[in-house]
Amino acid sequence: RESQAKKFIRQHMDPDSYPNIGSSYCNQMMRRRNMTKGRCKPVNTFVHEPLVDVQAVCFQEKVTCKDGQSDCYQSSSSMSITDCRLTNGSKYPNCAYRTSQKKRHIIVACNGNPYVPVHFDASV
Ligand code: PAP
Repeated sequence: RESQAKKFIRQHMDPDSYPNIGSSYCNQMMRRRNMTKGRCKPVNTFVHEPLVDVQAVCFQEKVTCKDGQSDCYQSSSSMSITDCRLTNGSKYPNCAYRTSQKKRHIIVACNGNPYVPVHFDASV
C-alpha cells in the first residue's frame, strides 16, 4: 500500500511546473496524479517548492489543524502554490477544476519517523 508520505508527494508536490501554469493545469494534474478516480476530489493544493523545503515545515511553527488535531505546522516563508477547486457544474467522470495560483504560508500535518508531511491542511 502507498505510504502516507508518498501519498502526500503524489497529491501535493509539484516543484518543477512553476511558473508555467496555465488555466488547464488543475484539469491535467488532478487526473495525472490519480485524484479523479472513483470520484472527483473536490479541493486540492499543489506546492511549487523543493521537497526539502516542504519537509522542513514539520519543524516550523506548530499550529492547530482544522480538525482540532495538534500535529500541524505553518511554513515560516510564503510558498508558491496552486489551488484546484472543482467547478459547480462538474459531473464525474468529467472532473473540471478552477486553477488559482497564490503565494501563501502553507499548513501541513506531519507524522511518522522520519517526521514528514502527510496531509495538506490549509494556506494562509
Ligand atoms: P489531504 O488531506 O492531504 O488532501 P487525504 O488523502 O485526505 O489528503 O489525507 C492524507 C492523510 O492524512 C490521510 O491518511 P490516510 O491516507 O492514511 O487515510 C488522513 O487521514 C491524514 N490526516 C488528515 N488530517 C490529519 C492530521 N491532522 N494529522 C495527521 N494526519 C492527518
